[in-house]
Amino acid sequence: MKKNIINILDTILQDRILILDGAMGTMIQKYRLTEEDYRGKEFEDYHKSLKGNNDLLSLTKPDIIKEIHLDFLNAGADIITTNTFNTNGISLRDYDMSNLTFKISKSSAQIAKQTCDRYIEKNKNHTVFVAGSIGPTNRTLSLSPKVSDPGYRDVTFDEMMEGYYEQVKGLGEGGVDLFLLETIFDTLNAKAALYAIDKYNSKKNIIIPVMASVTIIDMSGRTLSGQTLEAFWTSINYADLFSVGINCSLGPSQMRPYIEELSSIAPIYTSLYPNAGLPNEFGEYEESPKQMAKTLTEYAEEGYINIVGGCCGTTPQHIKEFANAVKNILPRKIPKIITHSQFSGLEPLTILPSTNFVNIGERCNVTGSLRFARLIKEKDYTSAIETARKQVENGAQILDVNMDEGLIDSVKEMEKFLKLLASEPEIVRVPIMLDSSKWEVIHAGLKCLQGKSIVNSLSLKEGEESFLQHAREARKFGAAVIVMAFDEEGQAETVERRLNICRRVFNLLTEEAGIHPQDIIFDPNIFAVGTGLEEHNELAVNYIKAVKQIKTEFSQILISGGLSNLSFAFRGNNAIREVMHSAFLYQAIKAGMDMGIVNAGQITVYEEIPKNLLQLVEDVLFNRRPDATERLIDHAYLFQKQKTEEKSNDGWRKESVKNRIEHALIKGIIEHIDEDIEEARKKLGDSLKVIEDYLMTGMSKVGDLFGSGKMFLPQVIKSARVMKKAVVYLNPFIEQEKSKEKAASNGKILLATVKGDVHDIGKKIVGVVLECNNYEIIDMGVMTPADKIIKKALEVKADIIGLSGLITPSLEEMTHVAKEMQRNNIKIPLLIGGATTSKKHTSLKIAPNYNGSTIYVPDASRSVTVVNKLLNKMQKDQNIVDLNKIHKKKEKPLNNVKKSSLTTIEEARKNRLQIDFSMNKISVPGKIGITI
Ligand code: THG
Repeated sequence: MKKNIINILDTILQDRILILDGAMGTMIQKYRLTEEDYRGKEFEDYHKSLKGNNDLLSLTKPDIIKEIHLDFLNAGADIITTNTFNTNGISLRDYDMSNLTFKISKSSAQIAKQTCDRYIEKNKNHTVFVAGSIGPTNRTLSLSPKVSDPGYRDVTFDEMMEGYYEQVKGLGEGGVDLFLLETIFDTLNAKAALYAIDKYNSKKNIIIPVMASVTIIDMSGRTLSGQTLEAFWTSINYADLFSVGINCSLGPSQMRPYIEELSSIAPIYTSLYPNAGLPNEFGEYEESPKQMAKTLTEYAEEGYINIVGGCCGTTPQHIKEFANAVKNILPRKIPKIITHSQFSGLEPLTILPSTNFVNIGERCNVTGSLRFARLIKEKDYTSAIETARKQVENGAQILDVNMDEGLIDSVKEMEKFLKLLASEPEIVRVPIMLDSSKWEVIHAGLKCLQGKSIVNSLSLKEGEESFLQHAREARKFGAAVIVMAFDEEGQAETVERRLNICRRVFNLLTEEAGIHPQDIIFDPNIFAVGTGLEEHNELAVNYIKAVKQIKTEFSQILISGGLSNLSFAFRGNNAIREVMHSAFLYQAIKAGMDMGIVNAGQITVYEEIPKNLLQLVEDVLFNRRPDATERLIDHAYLFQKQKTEEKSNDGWRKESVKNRIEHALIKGIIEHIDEDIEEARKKLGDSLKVIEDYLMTGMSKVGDLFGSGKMFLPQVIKSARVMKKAVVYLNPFIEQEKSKEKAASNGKILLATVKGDVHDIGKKIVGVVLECNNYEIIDMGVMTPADKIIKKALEVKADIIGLSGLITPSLEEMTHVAKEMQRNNIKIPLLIGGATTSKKHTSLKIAPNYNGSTIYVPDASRSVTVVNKLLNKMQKDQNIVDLNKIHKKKEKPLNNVKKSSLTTIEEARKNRLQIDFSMNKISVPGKIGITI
């Protein structure tokens, strides 16, 4: 029935921006109510002070609430919000009034509804709506209120969900048109509310649309619970929201970058209702209606918003101004967004077609690691957390957590560990994978995670019913699911059975459980090979074949696997295990494997496997000869011995210094780097040359191996560490050599790794190289938002801005920075560099957005020439023209931006479609005119 509301709203939203009301709290303050006013007759003798319990006024002073609602309607609001911001079972505990949640919610909804009815009697042409306000409560599920006890929470997910349910039910029974889940500061709280709403809707078999609105804490651009805006969106995207937006905490002008971002990533309506500026020293909001309306008009014109209103400090005058200001501005067009698989911790992880293999850290697993099991049993959580941290530092992009062990209370330990992890921002920036064969453990885990996590795993082992039940429950938390290729008959070993199970699972999940294809991860079973049992010989080959076929048949799903299972037969011989893993991955990734549970940082670089060993291993993996296992076993012992000897007598240490440095970079060996660099420095007599000639060539080999899928992120991180150490060692020498020349600064260069990207080793090198050439470097570090870059550039009067990034999404962010530079009227040159950047992308996607020079710099050694050319005072202008010419002329447009030669208008008209209306009888439509 409520489906109607969505249609009506959709129709209005096609034409104009909808207006939400302003603040309830600050309006109530103006009435200067006394304790007696709050109590009314009903609570005359209440045992607690009630002054400040604004929501209670819906029972004790309903006329005031009606008056405020009516003021906002008369000012032009299309949607008014109920006086129920704190009416939930949790917040009302402060007044011992949790039992009144339903009553207050229902009355408040009725009051708002009645006011609308009264208003409509006089304003027949204005359709108005009531949104049930659902605040964030006064507790947080993701953070501990006790500094000394990070694992502590003063409320559980279930309590919060139940507390919200009473509110949702009251609002629903009172007749609200929408729910407004507002001022979200902890995404897990919001999930509890969304769960309650889902429960209510399902019970009533209706759909009451939900507007969600997040609040950004200060200028960090994050929620109170630490999520970035995109991570927040990724986490609640599952809930089929009507709109998403931002409110509270900031004034309109501070909200620009956030609403702009949200508007570009969310393919649903967006809303914005800021405070009336930042509060002054008396806690008052003083941005005037006109001032605010001006900023909001700007955002409306930019096409960021569909719904607009005010938060703290905004009055009916504000709303009137807003309504007037935006009435003729076209609403934002909802962008079409290609859906990719996305997960999140505090930060988002998007899997694009171009994304390399994704590493899931396997070490926090009590069955997969004796050490971790011991730590949990001994309750040494500090070390257990360190295990998690180490993996993320080593390049794990998702963290698998498994507490399945007979002697461990798995549910309790899962909850404990996840709650402890929640206060480690460096760890939980990555998404969590809940690994258990017991549903109650996974379910308990889901109630602890604010991000979009992954359920590992579901299967058809126990039939369709429980499978579907678990899948539906996972969806209520917005989690993705791994499904193992098991069914009622057991594990699938042939390609055919693997494929059949995937087909069955795909249909069930998408058709019956409402799970989107991009949230499905198939695990077609990685089993141990080389076990000596003949029936195991084909298992690895079959996995790879199955991966290939599954990928051909289903386009949006992902494929994963537990890599270390593969080599169980070689337990104790890590050298062989690592080679097996690397050789297998190389083929599996080519076949389409997207992610894997691995010991991040312990996978041999494929290219570095000795050829004879590779052959022995591949013979086993791909079942190429009957005696393959025997041959590998024969060799395994020898290889392990060789490997230990190699480690102790360091054969590679006898090579030339250049080769040693390169070897250290590729293998990520940090031990000898200082001595090698010192030797190189003495040999070349110039520290900068060590960087340019030795380190840079080594790093570019690493880059090539990464690009061709022969090296993975964890290995690249190791290389970067070696590089970093080398540069740190060289720095003081470079400083010395530089100060000898003592020239004045040639110019100021601002460097930044763009937002969303944490890689900075290349950029650091550029900084060092330029500094050596007497440029002053202002390095803004990593994850730098566009507005900060621009502010800084203006502040220090930078001569050049250099942007860096390693991952694909950074390309888009660079384009964004260019646009913002243009908007802010900046004219200085913009340099683009980093692994995924290219001349083509710079010319075609970045440069057109910026009138100043935009120049691609392929590597650090080139940066000096480019910068010299740009800043050489004498020839500067000519040089800029030259550089720009290179960019504008040499690049052919990308294939998809076809340039067509246009026909003249006369020719086109001659060629027009000729229609002969006499050929067919044209029927008259049943009704002519506009139908709404
Ligand atoms: N698919 C999915 N999930 C999974 C697996 C899978 N989760 C568990 C497992 N398989 C993946 N995780 C591991 C973790 C460790 C090891 C293997 C797989 C492992 N451990 C060593 C051993 O047992 O010899 C280390 C022992 C130690 O350090 O004590 O091999 O397939 N979806």
